[in-house]
Amino acid sequence: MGKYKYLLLLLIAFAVVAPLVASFASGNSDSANTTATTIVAPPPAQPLTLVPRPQKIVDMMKARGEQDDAKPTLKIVSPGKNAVINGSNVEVKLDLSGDLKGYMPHKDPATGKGNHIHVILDNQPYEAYYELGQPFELRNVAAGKHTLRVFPSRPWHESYKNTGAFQMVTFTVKGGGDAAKPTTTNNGQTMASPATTPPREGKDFPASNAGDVNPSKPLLTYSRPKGEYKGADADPIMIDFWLTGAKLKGDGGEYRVRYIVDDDEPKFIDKWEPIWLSGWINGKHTVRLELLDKDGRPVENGGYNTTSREITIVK
Ligand SMILES: [Cu+2]
Repeated sequence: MGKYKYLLLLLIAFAVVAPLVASFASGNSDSANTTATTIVAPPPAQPLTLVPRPQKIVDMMKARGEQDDAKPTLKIVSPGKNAVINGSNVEVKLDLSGDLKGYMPHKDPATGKGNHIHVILDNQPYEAYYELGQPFELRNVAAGKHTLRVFPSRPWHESYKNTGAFQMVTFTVKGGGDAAKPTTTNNGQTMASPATTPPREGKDFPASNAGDVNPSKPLLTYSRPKGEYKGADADPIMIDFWLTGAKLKGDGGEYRVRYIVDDDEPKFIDKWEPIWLSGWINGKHTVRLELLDKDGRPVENGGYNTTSREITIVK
């Protein structure tokens, strides 16, 4: 084959192949765009799967001895039932008793973890209370009627579910919630400036008021998940709640708990125990828990039986 003929053949070959290559390349870049769009725009499918209790928690339970068989009971010493409190600071004092088997709330300074009490003002996310020897301060509480719910919890935030563990009171705050006003104790003493760092455990609370809750009616108290989940703690994530005045189907009752993550299909919990879900992707998610009656209808109780929380996953 002559040199020129060979070159000509090469040229022809190029003429045929080049557009194909171009179209292939552009097709590729189209599909690359599509992929990018799926990642950025609406959250991609997040197939969550139910997984067993994580091994690291099973190991922690073993190391705790009998603690997880404890039946801790709480008494709300303060605020008293239907107490009227002057000022926006509310001192919570609890009495812990019952069959404790070594269970005692305390934050380990080294790990920042430990047994603690979940303290819930109205239907806000719970706050952790570790050292019961000192009162827990609900700060900046808005004027009006409020509910307080408490129950003992483990270092991994799973609640104790025995009779007497959960307590609830209703109280009223007068003149509270305005940071410009001096905060006073319940005997009317003006307290130190709220700007100083208080030595007690406590939390500034955003404004909220009690729902019209009837404590003798079925009540679902949302506990977990809440807040931010990082690294190894971000998968799996536990759903946990407290249930009063209602038995779930799988426990011989007729109620169900429905949970909805983001816009996923509703799922059901038919036994009162924590569940662990795996497969979370980074970003913000909403978790909604609802108590349903035997006909699948939400059970109304002051708006507390349907609760949504936003959580953030950072893996
Ligand atoms: Cu907790």
